Amino acid sequence: MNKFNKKYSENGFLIEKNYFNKDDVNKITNEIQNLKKNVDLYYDKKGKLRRIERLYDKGESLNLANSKIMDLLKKIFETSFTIFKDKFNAKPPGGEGFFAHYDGIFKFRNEKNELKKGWYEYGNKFVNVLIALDQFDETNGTIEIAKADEGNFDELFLNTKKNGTPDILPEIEKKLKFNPMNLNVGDVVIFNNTCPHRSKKNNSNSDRKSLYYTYTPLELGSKYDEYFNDKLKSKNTTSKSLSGDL
Ligand SMILES: O=C(O)CCC(=O)C(=O)O
Repeated sequence: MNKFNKKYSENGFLIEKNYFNKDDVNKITNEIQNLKKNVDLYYDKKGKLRRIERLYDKGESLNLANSKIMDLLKKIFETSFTIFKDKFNAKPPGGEGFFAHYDGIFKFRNEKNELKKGWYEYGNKFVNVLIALDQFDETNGTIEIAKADEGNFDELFLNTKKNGTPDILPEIEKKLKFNPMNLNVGDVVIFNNTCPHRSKKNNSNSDRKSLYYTYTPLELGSKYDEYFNDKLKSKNTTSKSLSGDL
């Protein structure tokens, strides 16, 4: 087991400092600012851009970032990964945080009205990668991550609010130790989807931008198109954000 893998196995998360340099990040940010076509844009109630999805391959620097992340995952896990879902989170000043949640542990109804097990319809190992495009600290609602929970979908589902979101019950959240991540521009956090995580509102005067990608083992094939097609048809209208803004 390599040193990264050992650390990841202990906690379910690790930080890779300075994986992207400032120049890389500037190019990525510029590409994101010019994205208009073939991506999904989400605005908050005040009309501010909150999130962009389906963007990882919509620019040269974005494509390069995804390749560099896949290289990093291969180094850590000694197996190849492919992208499962992708988003850019803007978190502008005043932007809402997220309740404590897992990723992918929720149920949704598909177009045939069948109840489905969140991301576990597409696999059973999910690695999140957050790329800090701005500094992350306690003033701008940095991400806080707790050690990965053990258990399969059904076991972890019991810890959630069971309301179509992966939000964790307050009595479970109270017992967890969350680690606020202090990140510099270009730092990358790699964490298991079963790590409870949350963030507070952005109380600073500037954006707190990030790329938030999720990867699955390549051996299962790409589930990216299937996931986004199902998401479009899903009858689940609840969102994970504190405000419920979509
Ligand atoms: O950006 C954040 O503060 C957390 C994002 C998050 O947890 C999510 O999108 O699942």
